[in-house]
Amino acid sequence: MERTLVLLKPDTVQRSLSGRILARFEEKGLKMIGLKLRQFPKETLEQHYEVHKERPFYANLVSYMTSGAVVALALEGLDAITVVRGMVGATNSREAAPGTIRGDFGMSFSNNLVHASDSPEAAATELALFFPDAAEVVEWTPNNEPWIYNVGEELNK
Ligand code: FUP
Repeated sequence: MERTLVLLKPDTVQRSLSGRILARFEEKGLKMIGLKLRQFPKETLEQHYEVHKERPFYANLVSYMTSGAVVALALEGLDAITVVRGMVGATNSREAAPGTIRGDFGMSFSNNLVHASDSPEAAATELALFFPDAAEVVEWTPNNEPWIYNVGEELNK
């Protein structure tokens, strides 16, 4: 099983889309293992987007991400990183395919509703940044797991 970090950005919370977007991940069969609502400190978002530090949009990005409440979500599932990225869609919401979260709910490049880790390395770093305390991540087994995955092919390997 793989873990990934999702952020529901301030536009999602302001537009009252948090529940609907969270439901998409739940309905897909991804397991929620961490969930918190916070207005995160500037330092956290600067660190999170450090890779974009030299880019012209960096200051605006950090200011937007710290402008309001953000939901941090840790998800678990087989190939969770790729699956979640696919559900999120292209960075520019206007170009994101219908059926993706950005494609269905957004019209903006910057205010693009969600962040999702793009590699196992990024997922590990981002999960540690947004869920630094081990107790914030819950180990549990959904009782429908043997129906979400095939027991012989995908579970107990
Ligand atoms: P993504 O992986 O799709 O979230 O996108 P990136 O990591 O490339 O970019 C991070 C965030 O910066 C995006 F969600 C939106 C913002 N951004 C801009 O505002 N302008 C740009 O030209 C590129 C990214």
